[in-house]
Amino acid sequence: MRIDIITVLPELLESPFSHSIMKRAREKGLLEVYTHNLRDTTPYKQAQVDDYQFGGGAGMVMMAEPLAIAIELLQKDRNYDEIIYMTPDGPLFDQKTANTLSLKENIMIICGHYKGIDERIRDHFITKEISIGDYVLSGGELAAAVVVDAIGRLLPGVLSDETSALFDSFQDGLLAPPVYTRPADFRGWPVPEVLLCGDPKKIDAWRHEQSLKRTEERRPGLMKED
Ligand code: 6GU
Repeated sequence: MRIDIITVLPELLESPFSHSIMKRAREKGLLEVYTHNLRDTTPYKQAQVDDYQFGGGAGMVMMAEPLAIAIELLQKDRNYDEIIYMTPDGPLFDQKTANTLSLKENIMIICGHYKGIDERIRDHFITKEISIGDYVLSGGELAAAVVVDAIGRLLPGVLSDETSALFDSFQDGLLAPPVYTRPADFRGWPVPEVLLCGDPKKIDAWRHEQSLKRTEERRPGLMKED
């Protein structure tokens, strides 16, 4: 899978994909991530990409022309399954969206800044909008990093134990059960006995029960949300 990200801050997107699982995904050739600095292709002098909004009001708006040029430049080389705009007023990102996007071949992501982007780009180029939560970030880059990470780890072959993503929290509409590692007794706090019994059926049943309990206690709406 290939992901192209258009941004005014490519530096912000270097580290998130250069470590751990994302690093391995890229090294294995399963995930390609490219950032494109909007200022490199803007036709305006002094690398301008934003301007005052029509009608007045505080805050700059990212201009249509630089974005259209950057998008069309990328479209010359390949077809994109989705052109995503990261915006706090978009639909909320969830595991289901991550699953769907992980099946795509080419994705483009546009990171907004300031007051956002000229609405005509949303109307005529953007195919999907995503917010990562009900709070405002200073730009779309960190949100894009979240989305790329969530998608990247789902690609077949990325996780060493291929089944492990299937048992993540949310993947079956439930939160994950508690986990423990050595020592079996830490400061007099023992690991639940069932985990040491060696009976996989009993352990699975306990984990499922814990998942249900956790979901009911912490996220009662999760099982009904779709
Ligand atoms: Cl996608 N962008 C910005 N700027 N803020 C956000 C967001 C996105 N999602 C939540 N807050």
